Amino acid sequence: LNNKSLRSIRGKDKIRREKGNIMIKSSIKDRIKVVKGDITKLEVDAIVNAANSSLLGGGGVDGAIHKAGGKEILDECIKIRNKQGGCSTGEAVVTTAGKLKAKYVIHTVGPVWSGGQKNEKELLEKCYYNSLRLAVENKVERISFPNISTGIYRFPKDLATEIAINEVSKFLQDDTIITEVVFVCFDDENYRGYLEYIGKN
Ligand code: AR6
Repeated sequence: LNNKSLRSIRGKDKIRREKGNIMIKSSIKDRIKVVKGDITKLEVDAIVNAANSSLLGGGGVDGAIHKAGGKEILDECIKIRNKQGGCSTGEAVVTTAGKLKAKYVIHTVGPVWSGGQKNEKELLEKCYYNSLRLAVENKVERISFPNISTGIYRFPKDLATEIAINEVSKFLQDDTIITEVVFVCFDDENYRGYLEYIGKN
C-alpha cells in the first residue's frame, strides 16, 4: 500500500466512525470467527500479541506467545526496539512467529484502562486497525486476535468487544485480502460477550 491509498483508507475510516456503529453484514460475519482457547495453538498466517511498549515480553498472552514461539521472536523484538525504541500504544510491529504454527506475530500495544478519559477507546481501535494494516502489507489472509487490553490492562470487556468487532468489520468492508479473522477468547466472559455481540448486530 502506498501512502496515498493508506490516506484514502484512513479518510473513509473517519467518515464511518462518525456514523457510529455499523450493522454487520452477513458477508462480513462469514469472515469472522469466535473461538475459545489458547491463541498460540492457532494455525493462521498471523497471530496478534497484546504486548507492551518495551516489546520485551511480559505476562498474559504476551508471555504465552513468547514461551511457545521461542527466542527468535524476542530476538526480532529486540532488533525493532533498538531501531525504533519499542512500540507506542495503538501501534503495531511484525516479527517471525518462531516455533508457532503461524508465520508472523503482530505485536500491538493496547491502552491501559484508566477511566476512559485518556483516549483509551481510540487507542484500542488503532490497535485493531494498525494490526490489520500490517497484516495486509505482509499478505496475511488469516489472522487471529486475542482480547487486547482486557487482562492486565483492565479495559472493560464489553466495551473492548464492541470496539474489536466494529473495527474489524469496518476494515473488512473495504476490498482486502483478509479472508478470516479469528477472535480467540481465553475466558468465559469474553467468549460469551463476543458471541452475544455478534448475534445482536
Ligand atoms: N491465548 C489467548 N488469550 C489469552 C491467553 C492465551 N494464551 N492468555 C491470556 N489471554 P493480557 P493486556 C487473554 O493480560 O490486558 C502483558 O504482561 C486474557 O484472558 O494478556 O493487553 C503484556 O506484556 C485477556 O482476555 O493483555 C503487557 O504488559 C487477553 O488475553 C500487558 O500484559 C489480554 O490479557 C498487556 O495487558
